[in-house]
Amino acid sequence: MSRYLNRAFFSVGVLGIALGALQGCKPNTNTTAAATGDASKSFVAPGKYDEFYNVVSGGFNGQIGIYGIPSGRLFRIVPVFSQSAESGYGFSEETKPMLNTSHGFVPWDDLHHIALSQTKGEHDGRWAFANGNNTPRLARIDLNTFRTAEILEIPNSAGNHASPFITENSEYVVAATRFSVPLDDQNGDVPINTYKQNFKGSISFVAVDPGSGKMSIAFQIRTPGVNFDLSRAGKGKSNGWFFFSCYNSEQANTLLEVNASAKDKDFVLALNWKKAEEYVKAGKGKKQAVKYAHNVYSDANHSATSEMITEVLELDPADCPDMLYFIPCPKSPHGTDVDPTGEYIVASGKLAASIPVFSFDKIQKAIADKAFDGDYSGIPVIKYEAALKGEVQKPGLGPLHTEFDGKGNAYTSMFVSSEIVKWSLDNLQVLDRVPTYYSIGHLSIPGGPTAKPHGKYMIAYNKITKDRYLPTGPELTQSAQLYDISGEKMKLILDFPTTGEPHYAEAIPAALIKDKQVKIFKIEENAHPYAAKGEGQAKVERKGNEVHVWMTAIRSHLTPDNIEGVKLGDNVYFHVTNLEQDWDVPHGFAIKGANNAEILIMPGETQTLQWKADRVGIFPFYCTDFCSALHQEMQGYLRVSPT
Ligand code: CUK
Ligand code: CUA
Repeated sequence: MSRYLNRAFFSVGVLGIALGALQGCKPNTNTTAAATGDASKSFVAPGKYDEFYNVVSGGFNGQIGIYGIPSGRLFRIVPVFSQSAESGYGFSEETKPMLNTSHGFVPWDDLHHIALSQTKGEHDGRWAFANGNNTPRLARIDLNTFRTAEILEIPNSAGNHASPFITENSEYVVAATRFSVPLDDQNGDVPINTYKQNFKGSISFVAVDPGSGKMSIAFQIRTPGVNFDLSRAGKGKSNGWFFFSCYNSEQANTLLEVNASAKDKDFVLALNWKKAEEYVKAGKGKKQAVKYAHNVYSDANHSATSEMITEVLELDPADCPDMLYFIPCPKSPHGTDVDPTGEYIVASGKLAASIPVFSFDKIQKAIADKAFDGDYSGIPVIKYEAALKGEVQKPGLGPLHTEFDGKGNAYTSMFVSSEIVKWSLDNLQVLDRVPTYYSIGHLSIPGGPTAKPHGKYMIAYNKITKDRYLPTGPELTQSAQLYDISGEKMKLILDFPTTGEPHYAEAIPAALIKDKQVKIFKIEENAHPYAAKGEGQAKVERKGNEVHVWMTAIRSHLTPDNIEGVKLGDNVYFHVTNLEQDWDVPHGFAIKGANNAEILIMPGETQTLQWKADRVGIFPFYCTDFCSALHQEMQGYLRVSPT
């Protein structure tokens, strides 16, 4: 969601929604009136560890930030969909294939959501999944190395926003398209105003291999041309189902800020994925020709490979009864969240004055009783009241996302009124509210989307920063806030800046991850074809106009350090192997006039920097990472001679 959404709300206000009073984004309460708590609760003493790792989406920077909670300290930026000049990700020859797509090399994306792998509804600390919105992709990050291990492109999609949401045993992550597109031919040259005839939605079920974590598209479901926004898997009693929020049930293709809000209600789509699996087994799927990239990084080869896949199995709801149901949901639903028991589905209509809470049991009963209100594009529409447990009345303005503390309470972010509202899942009464600074998007409670939330803290990810930090010109830092939710009242205890525009984040207990970290790569297991496993294996080899340098790095020497015989116009490949076998001794490599970036090589690893000899002369190269007292001496020269 963009920080300009306020504007959209105001123009909708013209349509009669009374938001005109909200000319600013600041909550009515001023800072001093905010329920500020004991700031020392966020204090982590020097040398001490945080309680949680926080895996935070980087939004339009295409990366993930790893922070500590409760301190808010930033530990690492993990490049996912964007190149990183700091580590060479997407610049090194080994990692470039990670960013391959059917559109070619796409070194940027817009990353909104995180899904941590689960076993029996609880975090298991194995992988983090993330979506690429723009050129639809899904990534898997290995939490033992905090590196992007895999990227899978999603065909028949545009704006992979309702993604990645995960089932309670990590069988699937889903990827549902935000933009409907002409599915029969992705490049379909059809008039845009034939939207209603030609444009469709699609939901991909991406299977996760339980051992390796590898992703593959098991099947896709074609849907009517609504816009899928967000989703959650059922859990416990509702395991086997997914719930998606959809807007634009009007199927407008222009002026969506008006036309997609014309109806009083949009939908939540309830999808029975166990049923879908049965249809796939029964051979109901049809193979469709498509083209999408699947990129996998190997820790043994220290390299990625990219493969193009050419078909996908598609289920058409017309052939698959009892698989999909629409549930009406007030005005432009955004988040749809499932409580820890799996019974309650909370959907937030951005333009609605209440929050509907649906009951899984009632939905099942409504289906059994056929309590339908006709259909939408052939899919039964369950009667609103038949699915509804009740509505949270007057929660605030602009409800977006809901998280749970596992103690029967729900917390909903209110974008327009810039606050978090705590309410009871039992009686739907509002219990407490706190301002956020300003205009919160997502919120997150450690373990909040699982069957066993850890409670204790809540983090707000705000869309607008304004005056919260020392100003830095027109562009300000992004802003998160930490709340103590251990008591009855929510209390603000820390502001911390973040990179990119954070959307969703998930925090996980440090104990599930910290002792499993890979500290070095064993040099004897290095299967990179250009690995030099000792200084004796270092060499320079010419292949046509390519020069391959098998280089080693160890404190405090690069071998070879004098390279001659390179001719003008040659393409030089520096394959640098870090011979160290100690934790936290990376070496870097850069050369003058680099047309890529630097590379940063972890102990036991080989990485390759390509460099073009574009002029005659002497070119210094050096280690970029201060690695020893003699780090500055870790340098050398390359000579380029005329052809
Ligand atoms: S969306 Cu960002 S505030 Cu893309 Cu998850 Cu709701
Ligand atoms: Cu190696 Cu500095």
